[in-house]
Amino acid sequence: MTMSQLRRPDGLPSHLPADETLVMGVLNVTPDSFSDGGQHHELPDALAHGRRLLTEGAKIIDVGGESTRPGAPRVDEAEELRRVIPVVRELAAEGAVISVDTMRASVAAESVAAGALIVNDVSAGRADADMGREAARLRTHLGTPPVFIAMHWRGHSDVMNDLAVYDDVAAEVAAELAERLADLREAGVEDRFLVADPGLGFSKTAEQNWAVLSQWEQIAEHGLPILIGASRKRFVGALGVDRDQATAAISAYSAEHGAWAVRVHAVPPSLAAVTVGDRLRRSRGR
Ligand code: PMM
Repeated sequence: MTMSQLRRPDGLPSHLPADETLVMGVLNVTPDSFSDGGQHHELPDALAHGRRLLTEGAKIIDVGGESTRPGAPRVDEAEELRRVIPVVRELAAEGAVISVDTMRASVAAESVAAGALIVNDVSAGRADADMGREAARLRTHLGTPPVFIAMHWRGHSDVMNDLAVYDDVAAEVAAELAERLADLREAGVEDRFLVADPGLGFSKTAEQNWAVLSQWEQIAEHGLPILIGASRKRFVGALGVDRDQATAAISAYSAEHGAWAVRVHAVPPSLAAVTVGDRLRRSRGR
């Protein structure tokens, strides 16, 4: 692989651009999401918002039915399915590349059956012992296993802020993520379907998030495609400037460093940002 090629997973349609950092649009179907005020709770609103993200240039829509906001309670499985599956089914039928943001193997399986191509598990298989095996066993409508996004995570939302204790945060995040990736491989998930994510904002203080982000060589240590999710997080808001513009600046940085995708709420500023980052990266030959 030459350095100017992005690492990207198998299992996605060939029409997705190969040498661009993709913008993944966030579609939270939750009444309690801190990021969108919960206005996309109802199906028609959720579909309209998903279509708008696509029109704006999102290449993937990440559909989630459970808030991971610090302190958020868990939703039960039936409610998560009720929120997520109709949205996945409809947007996938319209041709969208759908990712399902879930920690439950059952929700992952139902979502793949409804047309999702990507399973985005913020717990990287830790929250549900069946997740790894299920991800390896599932087949999408393209005939392959789904892409599996494995994020660095230390615990559920009710305790995650208490777990933000590190000696060397970037090195520990990389090492813990490497353990999760090893578990997933052991469960049968192949490397070519794996994406890794350092989990900004999950059991990390603002200072720790910046430390992780600044040490890209640690983020990229595993050699897998990388997803960065900084959008509208507290450490971004704490900068005191517009959260979506600040998110876009992180998107430019991520693209310049060769991230496979950025997960964002506001697509247009991050689309412009990754376009610049990609251009710089290609020019530099990274
Ligand atoms: N962040 C949130 C939810 N899901 N998934 C991945 N892979 N990476 C993230 O950083 C991530 C995620 C929380 O953000 P939201 O509540 O604004 O959607």
